[in-house]
Amino acid sequence: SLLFHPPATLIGVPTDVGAGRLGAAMGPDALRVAQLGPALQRLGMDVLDIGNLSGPPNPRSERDPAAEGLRNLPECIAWNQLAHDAVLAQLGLGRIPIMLGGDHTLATGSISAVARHCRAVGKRLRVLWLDAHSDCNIPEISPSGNVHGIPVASLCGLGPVELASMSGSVPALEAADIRQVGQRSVDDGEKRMVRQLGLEVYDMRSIDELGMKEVMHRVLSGIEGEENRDVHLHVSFDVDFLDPEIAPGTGTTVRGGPSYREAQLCMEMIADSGRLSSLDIVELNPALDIRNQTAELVVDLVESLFGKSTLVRTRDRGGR
Ligand code: B3U
Ligand code: MN
Ligand code: MN
Repeated sequence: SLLFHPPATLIGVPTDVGAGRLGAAMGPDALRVAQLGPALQRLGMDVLDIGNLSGPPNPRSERDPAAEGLRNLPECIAWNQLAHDAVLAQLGLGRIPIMLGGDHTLATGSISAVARHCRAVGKRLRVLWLDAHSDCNIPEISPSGNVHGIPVASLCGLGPVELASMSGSVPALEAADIRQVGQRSVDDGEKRMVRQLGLEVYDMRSIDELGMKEVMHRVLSGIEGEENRDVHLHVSFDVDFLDPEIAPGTGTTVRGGPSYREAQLCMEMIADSGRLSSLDIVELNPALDIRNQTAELVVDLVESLFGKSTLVRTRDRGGR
């Protein structure tokens, strides 16, 4: 590989607590069955799998009554705290934490740890949110009461204080540190939140109009290469970002997502930035998958994210 990567650690966080459907808790094992660790090792990376964290029990039915508008909130807080502590520990060891979810509520914990780490070591944070959704609901407006619909708002300081304050400071980060890519299902109230916060969103229409290349060029502007060594790039990869035709194994599919080629280009351009420092892989639901094809696709894409397809240096490629 033409890219150098620090060692990485796989952290399984098997939760269903933030989702409306059961099954995402099996995500970490499906990624192991699809050989995520060995695939990254083949790229020359030092990869350690520390297994799954253990936390409060997952719900046994999909119809838990909503408490205070948000379902399973105490369990979600506990799991996020566990994810936060595990991610922070790996960052402290100089390793790239790769969190295997679990549902997307966990990004509050992982990104709070990343924000805390960046504050401590004086790095600039950039978060890429790859998702069909904006995950920017707050309890008062969430139509579902599912906590996986609120992590972006939590990170921006809104919603339950236990989640909003997890990084040790509120807000954990500035909305300006986030770039969202791939959105095509945003609730009405949530749209107002996105606008109020001033999130920079490259929805599917932007991808249609500009193309994935230009979108990723804009998303990565100002953070690429050696001159931006002080940037910590975190990618929060919700599997429902991908078109359901290629990725059926997730709980809230929305048609019209990025194709295989678009997703590959997205990952490759992130790899080329040289700044990827932490990663969430969330919302993979093996109970809804077909012969683990979505897990295998995710492994394929994550290999590209870590530089598998880097044959030619960007500056020799022409174009851009
Ligand atoms: N915005 C909806 C739907 C949703 C968000 N994230 C997922 N689904 N996975 C909600 O429930 O808040
Ligand atoms: Mn999400
Ligand atoms: Mn989503």
